[in-house]
Amino acid sequence: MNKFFLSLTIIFSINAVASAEVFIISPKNGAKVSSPVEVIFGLKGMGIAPAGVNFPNSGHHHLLINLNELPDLKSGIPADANHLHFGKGQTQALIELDPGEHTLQLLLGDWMHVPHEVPVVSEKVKIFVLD
Ligand SMILES: [Cu+2]
Repeated sequence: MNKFFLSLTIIFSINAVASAEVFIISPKNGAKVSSPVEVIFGLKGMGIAPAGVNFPNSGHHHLLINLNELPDLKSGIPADANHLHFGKGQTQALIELDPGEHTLQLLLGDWMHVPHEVPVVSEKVKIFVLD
């Protein structure tokens, strides 16, 4: 009986990770917005935990701004103007952006800011910031 429940738990955990999905709820792709831009983060199949807290199947959001390529997915995500960390577990942010075209993308990182073994990364959203 115990073995049966253990198997169920393991299968459930693996499924939760395999189906994890991160996405930008707002702004929508192609949106014309004004700065500061309110960005709302979405996450399915995993939990949010602050940086430094090692909790299974969880992580915190990183907003990638105007990147042509993803950072190295095997090491810590850089922290600079193009890689913003939300280590308190925030699920939205107000971002100052210059007028013009910008891209936004989310990448989940674990408690040590490293992407997960199966990286949880969103589609890229292209927005136009008005004068
Ligand atoms: Cu981080």
